[in-house]
Amino acid sequence: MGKTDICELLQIEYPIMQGGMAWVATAELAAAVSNAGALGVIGSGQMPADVLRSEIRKAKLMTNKPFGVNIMLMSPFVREVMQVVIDEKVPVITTGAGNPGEYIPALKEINTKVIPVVASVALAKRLERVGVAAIIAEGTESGGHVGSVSTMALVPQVVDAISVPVIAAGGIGDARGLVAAMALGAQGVQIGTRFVASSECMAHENYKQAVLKARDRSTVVTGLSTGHPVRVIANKLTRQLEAMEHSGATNEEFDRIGAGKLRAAAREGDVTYGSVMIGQIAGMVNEIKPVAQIIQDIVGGIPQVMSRLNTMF
Ligand code: TUI
Repeated sequence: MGKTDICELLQIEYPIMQGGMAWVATAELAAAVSNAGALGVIGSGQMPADVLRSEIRKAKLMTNKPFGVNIMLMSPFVREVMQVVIDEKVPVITTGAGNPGEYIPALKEINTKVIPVVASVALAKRLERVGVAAIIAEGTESGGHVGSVSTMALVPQVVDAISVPVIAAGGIGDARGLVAAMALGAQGVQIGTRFVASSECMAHENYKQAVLKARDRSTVVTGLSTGHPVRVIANKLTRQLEAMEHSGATNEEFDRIGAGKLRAAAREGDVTYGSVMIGQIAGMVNEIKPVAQIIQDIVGGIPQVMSRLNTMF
């Protein structure tokens, strides 16, 4: 496929970024994605700063290509983690679950590209003004912490509202999704769920198998009433959380039950009482493949999608 502004900006071959999934996107996954010509991203989640530093150093040993770090803005270690990405001169950071505005001047100073994930037009506009390199517009189809607008509706509205490049995320897992996102005006895509089912992903085997088993309606969004919506595979944990939401539990009670559950699922393989954060495309992910194969399948599938469209218009 041809290059887009995003390829130029990030110094990559294909306009594909990997989602920065906490406990799932380790140095191994990020390096494999970067080596295959896309942008790998280490998910720092709630990692302490020293753990992130060693993960970045591990990735540097595994690839000579650029890679990024995702910073989860609700992390208690966010300030120290920002300092680590500055010290290590990470060329790209993506952010999630908040507004990264206050950190942008320091990152711009060392020429690190800041690409925030947003779920609304309002935040996209605010962040454009403080000097971000691009914006990831993430629809509610995504796994993990989500907004309420679908990718199909969000991406063209963000594209119309700002002039920096837009990367589409949420519900994209193959060539059809990539072409559709580009048709909506995106310059690139961010893919998470499809990369969970890869050979290089270090998530627990049970977590990967849960993705393969999932169907179109296997995920639910918990925490809508507490202002902390998270898309996960429905299981005993989500049923407990739903019951708590109905009985009017406080945010503190809700957070106490949810704490540590992503780690339990992704690292210990507890997919019954753990939090299996995954997007709605899990229903079409049926096979674990090497990262390079996943990327080649996506890129290699584009001509067929385009020729089908060309017969229609
Ligand atoms: O951040 C994500 N997805 C995530 S983060 C995560 S880690 C986690 N662990 C335990 C509990 C909860 C999360 C798992 N998945 N995606 C990017 C994203 N950011 N989606 C939506 C947003 C977002 C939402 C509200 C960004 C900003 C925002 O409001 C900020 C503001 O000031 O308006």
